[in-house]
Amino acid sequence: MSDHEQVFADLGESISWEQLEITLFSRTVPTPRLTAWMGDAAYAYSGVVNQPQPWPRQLAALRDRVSAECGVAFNSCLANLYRDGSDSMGYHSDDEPELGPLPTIASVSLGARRTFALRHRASRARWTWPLGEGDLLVMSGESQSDYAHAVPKTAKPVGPRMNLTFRRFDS
Ligand SMILES: O=C(O)CCC(=O)C(=O)O
Ligand SMILES: [Mn+2]
Repeated sequence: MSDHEQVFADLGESISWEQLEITLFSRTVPTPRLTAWMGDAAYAYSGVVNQPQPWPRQLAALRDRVSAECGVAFNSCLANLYRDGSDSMGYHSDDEPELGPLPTIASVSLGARRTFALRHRASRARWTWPLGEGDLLVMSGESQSDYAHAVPKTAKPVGPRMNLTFRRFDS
């Protein structure tokens, strides 16, 4: 097993995955992926409230490694598990006020590669990357204020993918 496969297996077991419900336009549906939130306080977005969970040992170790790499003391992590191609995340920006105006967010992708799409809000120009297998993507500067990002559904047969976005919340 390669390093990233081992980390995928470890975190798949040690993170307490949940499927939350999201309410949009007065319709309540399960989020199309499993999630977990590690941080100091609850994290709410799109009508979903994520209660914080303790850091599994392997995830705290990865957080410290990514913090050293980026020079940012990350203190929270949103974990997503896309079980297959019908799991997805719609276009959004990580622009909660607690993240500050130009946040640096580090995103580690494990497991199967899935298309990560970045779209410029004003011009609608779009870029894609097939992220998985241990990739690190760092979003900083205007990445959230001027762009939105998504992981679209795919009809192609695809294995599970895990994504860990490390964030710094100032309280
Ligand atoms: O799965 C990904 O690559 C993106 C995850 C994401 O955008 C988020 O957790 O806010
Ligand atoms: Mn995001």
